[in-house]
Amino acid sequence: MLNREIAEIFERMADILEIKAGNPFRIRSYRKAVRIIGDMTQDVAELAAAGRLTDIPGIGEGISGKIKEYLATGRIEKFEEMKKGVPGGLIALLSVPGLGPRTVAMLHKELGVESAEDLRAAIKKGRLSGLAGMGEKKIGNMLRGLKLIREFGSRLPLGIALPVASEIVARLSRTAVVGEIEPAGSLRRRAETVGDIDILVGGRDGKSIIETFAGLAMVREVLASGETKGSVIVEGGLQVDLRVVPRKSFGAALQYFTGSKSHNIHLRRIAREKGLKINEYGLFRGKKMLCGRTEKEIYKRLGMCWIPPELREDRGEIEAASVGKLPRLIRAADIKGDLHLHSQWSDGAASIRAIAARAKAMGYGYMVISDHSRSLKIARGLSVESLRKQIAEIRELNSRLRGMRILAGSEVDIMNDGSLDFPDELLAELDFVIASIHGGFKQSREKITERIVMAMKNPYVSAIGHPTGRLIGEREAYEVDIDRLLAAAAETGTALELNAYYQRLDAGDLLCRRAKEKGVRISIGTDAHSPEQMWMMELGVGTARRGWLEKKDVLNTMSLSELRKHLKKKRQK
Ligand code: DGT
Ligand code: CA
Ligand code: CA
Ligand code: ZN
Repeated sequence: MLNREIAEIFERMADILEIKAGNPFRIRSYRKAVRIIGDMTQDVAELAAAGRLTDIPGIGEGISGKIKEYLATGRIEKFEEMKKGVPGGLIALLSVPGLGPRTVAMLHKELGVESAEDLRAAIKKGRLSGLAGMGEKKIGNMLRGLKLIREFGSRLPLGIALPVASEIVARLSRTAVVGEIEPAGSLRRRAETVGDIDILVGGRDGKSIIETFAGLAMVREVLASGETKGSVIVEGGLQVDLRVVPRKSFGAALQYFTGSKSHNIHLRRIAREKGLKINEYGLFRGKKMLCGRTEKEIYKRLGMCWIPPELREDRGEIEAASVGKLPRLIRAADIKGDLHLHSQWSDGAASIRAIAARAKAMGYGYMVISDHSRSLKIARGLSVESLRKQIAEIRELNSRLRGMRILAGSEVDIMNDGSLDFPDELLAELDFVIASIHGGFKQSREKITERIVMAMKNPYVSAIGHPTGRLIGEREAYEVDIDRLLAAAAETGTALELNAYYQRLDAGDLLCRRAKEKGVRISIGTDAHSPEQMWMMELGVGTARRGWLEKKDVLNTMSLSELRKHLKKKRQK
């Protein structure tokens, strides 16, 4: 869907107008379009094709014309024009978290700041302190924002890149003469962000395969197009590299281009110790090619079993594979249910019935509806009464559904003092309770840790939601004592959530691995706000695999009766 891309452009247009102190009416109309398109669950392209764009309240002729222009040409002339009127660095500054258009305009006017570099230098020299509204706190936030963009740069979340890669692979396998085709690089390793997408093809006619690739409808710009390598920018600004190799080298190339770099360096050292040489064409003794057709034979010749891509970070996987001690990683097919879902009772888009239909189609046996609790007003948190009504509706639905069990749950807020947003009597009526922090992020490390530990001690709390609170590329984790968290989770029998929503992936891979070592169970939930987002379970499973998790480490690989038994144990402790 292009919704996100189009919404982002309107957001930029509003920002630029605001920097230039443009017409407030137009600024508002762009911002409104951003909100509407951002909340939409239908595809704008489909609506446009059906001529129904202006049926949407808040989308007038002007906005609808620009959307159609974008769909037809891949650009909006007005936006290109507007960009010419402001320095490029200023527009880039707008993507620094914690920096709005007004501040950017003010910094530009007062200090001549035109880029992130300028801003960093100005802060260092203390030039901001004299300005109106520039308290120490605000400056601190800016510095953190600058640090975030430096770390992530133009990297994109895996959840944005993965569907793009799958679509390219699907299209190329249909249209070109490809032998085998596989995404490589950080995407294949399921890293939480990717710098670019690397796709590998085994085949003979490189030139025509690459021409087909460069001609795909989603391609915006062709950077290079040759006999063995093509490189393009697709919709949304993502770079995609495609390489074509002879089929006899496909495994070697796949191994090489999957990386990670540190994994490959370690592997090369092992090859050298055995008097062998490894590169993207194969494994060699002198000039003699020993193998290269598959990854498996390469790893085998180097004295180890095949290593799943998610583990290839040189974090001990080579040592483990050499002694046959790799974990048997969890697989997508092991997942029996989604443990975190929002319905239209709070801020979700769909009915419980529609969500259940999707869950069934995904092959699940159960699912947890976990809408927000009463204090989270912006997410339309449920009152005590409406949660009771929802529980009744779920029981009623269950009596009619075949092959799907809906578990009544809640994503209950952990309040600033560590208490929970619902009383215990109500929590006791639920099957599954996720306790989450949604506010008070700035509290001290001790305080936040204490709040979470208190929530874990509640017998009805099944899991701690998105345990570090980070948002990829947007917000850092809050300060929390991970060791204490894990110890308390182990002691109380509380799971840590691996929130699979693409911007969260929290707990991340490293925390999952530490949890496993401490005997703490992980519960994977998508936090989907519409059935279309439930596919993100795949991102959660990828992250779990990067965290060395096995089936037994994850709560929702259990059957319904095992899960119930497990949850009961904590309640009876
Ligand atoms: P990214 O794109 O920044 O998210 O990360 P990767 O891992 O996809 O890196 P990328 O796209 O620069 O290169 C793809 C793979 O190619 C990388 O994972 C390993 C391999 N590779 C690239 N450069 C080198 C190198 O200098 N040495 C070795 N051994 N492998 C390399
Ligand atoms: Ca890459
Ligand atoms: Ca690359
Ligand atoms: Zn939440």
